[in-house]
Amino acid sequence: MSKILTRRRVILGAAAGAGIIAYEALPQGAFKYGLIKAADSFTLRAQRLIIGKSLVREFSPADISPQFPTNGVNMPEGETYQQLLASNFGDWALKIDGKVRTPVSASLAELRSMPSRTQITMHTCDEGWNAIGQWKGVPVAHLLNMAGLAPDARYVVFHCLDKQGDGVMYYESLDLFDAFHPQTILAYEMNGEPLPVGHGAPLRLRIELQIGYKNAKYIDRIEVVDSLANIGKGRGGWWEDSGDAVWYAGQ
Ligand SMILES: Nc1nc2c(c(=O)[nH]1)N[C@H]1C(S)=C(S)[C@@H](COP(=O)(O)O)O[C@H]1N2
Ligand SMILES: [Mo]
Repeated sequence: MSKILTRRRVILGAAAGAGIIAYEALPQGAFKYGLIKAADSFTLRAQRLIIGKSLVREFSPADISPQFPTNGVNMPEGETYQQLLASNFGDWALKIDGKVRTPVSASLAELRSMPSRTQITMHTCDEGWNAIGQWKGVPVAHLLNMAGLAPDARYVVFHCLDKQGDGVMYYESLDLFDAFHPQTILAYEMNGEPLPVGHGAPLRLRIELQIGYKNAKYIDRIEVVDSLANIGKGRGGWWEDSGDAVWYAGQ
């Protein structure tokens, strides 16, 4: 083996040291679209080159926080949500559409019968608190593979059932790299119980690679798009549109 360490080898070495795992479900082209084209900052590129594919830390049941605050909306306004709640979400279905081969509609019972992942992780809100919780849900990768991505799919938008103070519905988005990460799940259970209303029932995103506001609650629809320009004000999320929140909030 050559003694000359190329830059590439140094990076790969560091990556191996950081415990890189393979994304089993990552489709062809995801790296091209998700990693290179969507990379909009040095931090994003550097982080992904070095630790991008590793898992975030998971904790043990003893570490679960006795109190996990709710933040932002903790009871969506309006009759639509009240009706869903009254039927215990029996009438609700997650929709997946946009740049997919086959649009999907899945009830809560159907989501519960799909492959699941359970993880105990730390949630960090940029308003200055964190808490450890256990989440069980369907990997977003599984759902995207069910629908099948169109060749021009680049971002995954999560549309929510709650209005914010400005009357705009909450939404968030991820690129394919983060959407296909094994710890990116749509959770229907928290700490072994059905997901409480305050924490986003019936379904909420856990994107463990990123901080609080990316973890959208009250998800109703997943829209796969080729560009975020025409969603909301075009910055990829309600917080991003409303203030100075960054789209890539990796931690
Ligand atoms: N739909 C929706 N998702 C949301 C919010 C919200 O107001 N509405 N708040 C965000 C913020 S800032 C944080 S820190 C987390 C809080 O999740 P929790 O209420 O389960 O603690 O949800 C995020 N996802
Ligand atoms: Mo937050």
